[in-house]
Amino acid sequence: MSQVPEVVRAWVDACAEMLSPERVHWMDGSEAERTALEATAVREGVLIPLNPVTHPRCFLHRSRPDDTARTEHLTFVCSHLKEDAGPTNHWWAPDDAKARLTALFRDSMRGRTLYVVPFVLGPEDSPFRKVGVQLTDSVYVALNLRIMTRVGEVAWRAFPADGHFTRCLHGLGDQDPSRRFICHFPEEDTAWSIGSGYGGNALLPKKSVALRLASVRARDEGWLAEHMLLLAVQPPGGAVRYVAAAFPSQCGKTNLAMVTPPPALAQKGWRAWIVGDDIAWLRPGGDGRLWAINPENGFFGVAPGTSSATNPVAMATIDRDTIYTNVALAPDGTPWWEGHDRPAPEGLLDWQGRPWDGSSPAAHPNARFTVPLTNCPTLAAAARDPQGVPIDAILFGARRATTMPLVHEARDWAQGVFFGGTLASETTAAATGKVGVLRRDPMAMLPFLGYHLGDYLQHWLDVGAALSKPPRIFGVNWFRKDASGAFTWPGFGDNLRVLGWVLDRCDRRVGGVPSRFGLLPRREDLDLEGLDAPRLDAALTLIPAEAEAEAKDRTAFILELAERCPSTMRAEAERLLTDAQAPAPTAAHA
Ligand code: GTP
Ligand code: SPV
Ligand code: MN
Repeated sequence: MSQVPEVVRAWVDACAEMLSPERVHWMDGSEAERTALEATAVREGVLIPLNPVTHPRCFLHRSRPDDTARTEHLTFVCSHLKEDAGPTNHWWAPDDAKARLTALFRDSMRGRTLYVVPFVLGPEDSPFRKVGVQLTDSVYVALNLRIMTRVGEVAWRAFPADGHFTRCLHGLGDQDPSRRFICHFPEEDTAWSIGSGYGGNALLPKKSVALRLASVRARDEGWLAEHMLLLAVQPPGGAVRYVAAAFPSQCGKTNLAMVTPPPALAQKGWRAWIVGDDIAWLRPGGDGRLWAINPENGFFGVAPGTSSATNPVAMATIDRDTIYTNVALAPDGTPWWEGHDRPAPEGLLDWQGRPWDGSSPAAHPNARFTVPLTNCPTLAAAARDPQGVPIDAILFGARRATTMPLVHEARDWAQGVFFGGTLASETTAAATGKVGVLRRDPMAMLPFLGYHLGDYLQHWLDVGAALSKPPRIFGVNWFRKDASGAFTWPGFGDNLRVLGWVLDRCDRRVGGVPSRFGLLPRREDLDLEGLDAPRLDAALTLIPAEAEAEAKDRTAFILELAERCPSTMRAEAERLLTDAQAPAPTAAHA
């Protein structure tokens, strides 16, 4: 690899000196290399080949039972000043973190292969692309990175003239959770992770680079790095519009990005395509609009709940070229999970490879598939556009059993930033810890922000001020339940009906019902054709006592930022608390 920049070679040499691997493999990103690494992984028992007829080029990986999700309590922002990490991050002094991790990394790759994985985030010809290199001793991680990013020679072609690249050092270590650390050094554009081989802990270009480190660069350079899907929607006879949506982990991004119009809407001509399912980089364009690219090249999606009924696009994407992690295995060599099309087959092995007895989930609740973007039948052509796509609407969504209505529209950018900045959601299996606990998750970025939350909200306000045609901002909630515990909204494909109202509002084609949380749709302004939604009124409505408690809680959360709370956010908080505007009466929806 003659094209390797000297600055990269020198860094790799220095790291190899510390890690003492038996051999160093520079990834070139070729098909031949993929096949060879897959063979290595199968030989080492890291990957199990799946049925080559039904699932060509698919594999199963079983991670260690104590390494199945992101570990937020072991994730650190190591800025020089503690204050710069802010109140929502764990902070570790950079010198102390480096000393501790150096001791763990030293000679940790003896007898092992060090994979050097050069990657590009964003289309390789995009002016907004970023180049990085991840070192890892996990062949599973190397193969996943090959799917999730643009890997190999392409990185040298896309290498910036100034020689800057993001440095990512990853090692499995002994995989003991007490020696597991995921550290970010924003001032050096560097991430070090040891002790985990799973997901966002180990695939560093994803959360560590494209979100935590990128958010800091974005602040400095006037753009946004967000935990958002990107979606193209075309109403019948209308132009293609682009929507960005921030939902916390396991709250529906992949599913909305792959949305399939319900039959009645498809018949009318509604269409939708995916641009991205997890991360968006957004920047103000010369035309005063907000433009977005997807920095990723693959999906690392949640398997449980995925079926032909809920997400037919995903099912048509993951039947080839897919690495499954922690799903169950049927005797015919096909993958299975809770919510799958098929009933659980006889002789199923659970995610740990044990005969399944039905007493606990067969697939881990955070089981995932890794698959190239290009496998997706609804991938938008614009996903390859180096300039990205112009955004008309931003949605902030969450998993809320109560309180938050199906959809509400912010009055303006400032109120939208307040709604997003005080978002709350029930926790999910995407991170270790208790599931179903309500917590504030600003912009769905709580685990992924690389700096101080107060500065971040101010940065959002500043970006808004740079836009003459800012996107409209909405809140959504697909997960509200009624007293019996049933979902009040069918979700999935029917979410496109909500997008219909969102786009109508962007064009000011419909009105709505004013409420304390902005504008709510009138029932008659939603296209409900072919829909059986007996609980829709309960989904659309704000209940005054709940709205009051929510307003108080959001206000308290934002004011905790004290002197780092932007004055605009403080004003929004006060307005929400004192707003005489009563929540919309239920009758308005009748
Ligand atoms: P991350 O990859 O962790 O960031 O998750 P995500 O935000 O992409 O969530 P995803 O689309 O994978 O959905 C997570 C879970 O929620 C899956 O089990 C889905 O089946 C389920 N889900 C997604 N959308 C809906 C919806 O509209 N209604 C309901 N009830 N469930 C949904
Ligand atoms: C998330 O948790 O938001 C994910 C999965 O997208 S992971 O890559 O593990 O962070
Ligand atoms: Mn995610």
